[in-house]
Amino acid sequence: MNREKSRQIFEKALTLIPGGVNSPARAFGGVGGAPVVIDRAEGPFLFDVDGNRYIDYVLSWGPMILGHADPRVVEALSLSIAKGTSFGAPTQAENDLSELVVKLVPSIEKVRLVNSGTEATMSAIRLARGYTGRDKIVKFIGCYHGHVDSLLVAAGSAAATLAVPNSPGVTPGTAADTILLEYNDVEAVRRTFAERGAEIAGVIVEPVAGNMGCVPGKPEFLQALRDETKKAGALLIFDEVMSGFRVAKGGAQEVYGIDPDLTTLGKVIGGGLPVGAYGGKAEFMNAVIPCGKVFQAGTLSGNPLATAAGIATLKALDEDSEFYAKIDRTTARLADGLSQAASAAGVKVSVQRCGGMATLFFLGDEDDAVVDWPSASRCDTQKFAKFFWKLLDGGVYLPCSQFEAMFTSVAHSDELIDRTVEIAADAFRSL
Ligand code: KE4
Repeated sequence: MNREKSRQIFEKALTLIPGGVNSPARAFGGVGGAPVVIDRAEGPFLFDVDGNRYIDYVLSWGPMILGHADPRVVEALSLSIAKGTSFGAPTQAENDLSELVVKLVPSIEKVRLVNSGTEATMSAIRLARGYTGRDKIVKFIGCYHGHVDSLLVAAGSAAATLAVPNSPGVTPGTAADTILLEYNDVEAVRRTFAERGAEIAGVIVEPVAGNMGCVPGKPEFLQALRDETKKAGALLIFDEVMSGFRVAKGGAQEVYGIDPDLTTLGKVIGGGLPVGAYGGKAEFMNAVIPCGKVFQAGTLSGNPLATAAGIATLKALDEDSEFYAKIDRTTARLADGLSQAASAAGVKVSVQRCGGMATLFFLGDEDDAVVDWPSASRCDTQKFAKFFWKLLDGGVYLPCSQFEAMFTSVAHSDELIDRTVEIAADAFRSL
């Protein structure tokens, strides 16, 4: 594929922006080479500046579950922008989006809108600490919750891809209040709460991890978190920035039937515009200023444009009774196709998925599945990188890291899934 214009634009970007990107996940650090510069997108497709078309399984790292430039979202934005872009005052649209979140997410009674998933998780852990008066937060190795200082410890996603799970600039004092455990390790959870439960303000977890690749939480693991936090008077925070509205309409908490105390949201909730949110039972959310004393603020929080895109997106998925059946069928077709193609080529993989998110893991020799960071870290990232470039040159745009999830949309037809599997079959045979 000719990517000359991409190369020139990215070369210039390197002189202006650290690493040429405004988020390290886009830097192709895990696969080598230069990122593709995108010109536009429509439905399931990306088009780069050289005119190449790609079937998109990144979907802006999750938000574009309707597909790109969905007419309902475009219309909502054009109506909203004509009325001005930001007022810094209450609007009806904030009620409308908040009402949709309360309706769709089982455990949420009240919600605060922010501008990113990072702001949502940062605020949720501050609320847990402010509400309980305790300091410690439990997080799991390989999970990523945005670039919050106290959570950039053994972090996944780009932090893992670029080998900086513990970021410079996070002080030992900050990291000291973060307790790290292995994901899916029930015994470690029970032992930690037995020994230190009274110190723990909260637990933050990706109920379906996406940032070491897609690793669904074991039901007994998530239930243990719910039981132990309740016993200890700590808050259970489900970070559903990625899994929210993606693995089911009500997120992972609907799939597992577990009620967290707080939920963080992002990505799909904004339909591609900057929206994050944290919410939960009113008894906890009323501790947030100006009801309570736990401070949090934001100039553009609940912004009219962003809420317009979020409302259009959530209404579309809520009003289509077949929406999640379609997403599930599409993602299962992709996962099964990839598994069969790899097996036919004698390549050892594990394709793991939940709802509309999935990861193809090039397993380490000793593993049959990826269940935690140790097994994720044994995957063959070199083989992943070769596979990634074979697919990109075949017109399929995968996440540029073994430690990320792929995403589908209702715009991905069976024909496109089957085409993807054909291209993958060729790639497996060439590895
Ligand atoms: P943002 O601040 O990037 O909106 O959200 C942070 C975040 C929080 N929690 C979870 C579970 C997340 O997956 C994320 C962000 N996910 C990454 C992709 N793995 C975003 C891509 C990027 O960093 O550019």
